[in-house]
Order: sequence, then structure tokens, then C-alpha cells
Amino acid sequence: MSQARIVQIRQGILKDNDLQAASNRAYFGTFGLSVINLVSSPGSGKTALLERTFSDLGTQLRMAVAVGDLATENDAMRLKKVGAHAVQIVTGTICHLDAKMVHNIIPQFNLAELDIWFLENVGNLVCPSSYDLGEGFRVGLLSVTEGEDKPLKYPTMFRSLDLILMTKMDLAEAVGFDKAAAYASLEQIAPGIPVLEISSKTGLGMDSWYHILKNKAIEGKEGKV
Ligand SMILES: Nc1nc2c(ncn2[C@@H]2O[C@H](COP(=O)(O)OP(=O)(O)OP(=O)(O)O)[C@@H](O)[C@H]2O)c(=O)[nH]1
Ligand SMILES: [Mg+2]
Repeated sequence: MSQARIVQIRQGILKDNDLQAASNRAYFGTFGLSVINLVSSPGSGKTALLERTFSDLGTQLRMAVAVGDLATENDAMRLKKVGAHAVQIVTGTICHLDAKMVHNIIPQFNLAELDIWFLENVGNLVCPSSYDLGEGFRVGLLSVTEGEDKPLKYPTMFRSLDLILMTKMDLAEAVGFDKAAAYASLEQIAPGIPVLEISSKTGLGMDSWYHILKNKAIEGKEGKV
């Protein structure tokens, strides 16, 4: 297939996705629902963040999660153990969630009774960046174990984010994390982006994260997301 034809097909897929994402977004708006898309490299701590969030905040906010992985129901099972209503989307060979997958999973949730719906994306710093899911807030995790230059290597993803969570801060010293270099990378690619330093293990920074979530829930109800 010619390069021009491949580009054409890809543009067609993305256009269809954008249309579905716009429809998802309008639908979420009718409930005043705040939808948060969590993206990162594999293993940077998305599910651990959600486990702690559901444990600590589950009685204060009405939350649920759809979680994408190529294979296994492991993450949904982990999240169910902390009382979350969690549904796994198994994507097979597809390296990202798309707006249609999100649309198709909606009947498994009672969205009208939620404040926040998390979408844990497939661990990948490339594909998910191009797929709008209809979310109101996109949060990227950058763990101290994966390298300070990730924003420089995956600029499309880091430019698409609303907030960065610098995760696994409890391991920073042990792995010789160069925080100044990480911030310099972020500043180069996404100047001014808010960053929260957190540890799902020790609880560092989690209060600030919860504060953001509570505000997102309020903004949703006020029709601001
Ligand atoms: N020390 C430490 N370990 C963490 C922290 N957060 C996550 N981990 C560990 O990192 C590993 C991967 O965490 P997950 O939460 O599964 O990562 P993920 O981003 O959901 O991974 P995928 O869904 O596969 O993309 C697990 O062994 C976690 O226990 C943290 O704050 N501190
Ligand atoms: Mg996970």
C-alpha cells in the first residue's frame, strides 16, 4: 500500500474517533460527569494510584473506572479488591483505548450516579496521545524509574496533557532520579504544565491529588468540563 494511502486511512480513523469522542463528551456533559483519562508508560503506577485513590476517597466521591490492557483482567481485579466498580477493556492487539471502546463500555456503568469516571488507558506513550476519548481532563504519569528524558522522547503525549503526576517519589533517591533534569525536559516540551510529585506507596502528594479530584467533581456538576 502506498504511503499516501496509509496516511489517508489513518486520517480517516482519527476523524471517526474525533466524532465519537465529541459525542461521548456531549453525553458525559448531560450528567455533569468528570471523565479523567490516565496515560503513561507501562508500569508507571496508574493502577496503584487508583487503588490508593479508591481506598482513601471512595466514601467521599462517587467514582468508577474502565481500564484498558491488551490482555488480562488483572488491573480490574486489583481495583475491585479496593471496592471500585471496575470494568476491564481487553484491547487484543490495539495499543490504546479509543472513543468507540469507551462508548461501548458505557452500559456497564451507571454514569448518572458518578462524580468521576476514570479511564485507565493502555500503558503506552505513543498511541493513546492521538485518541481523544471524550475526557475532560488528561493526566499523565511520569515515574522516577523510567528516565528523566521521557518528555523529550515522547513530546506528542506530554504536550497533550493537562497535569503530570511524577510518581514513585519514594524511589527517587534509590534510583538516582535527577529531578531538575526531569523538570527541564517537561518545561521544554510542555511549558507551565502543572506537576504533582506523588507516591502511591507512602501517600506523598496524595492530598493535593484528592483536592484536584474534588474540584473536578464540582466543575463537572457546574458544567465546566
Ligand atoms: N515504590 C513504589 N512502587 C509503586 C508506586 N506506584 C506503583 N508502584 C509499583 O509499580 C508497579 C507497577 O504499578 P502499576 O500500578 O501496575 O502500573 P500501571 O501504570 O498501572 O501499569 P500498566 O497498567 O501495566 O500500564 C507495581 O509493582 C506497583 O506496586 C509507588 O508510588 N512507589
Ligand atoms: Mg495498570
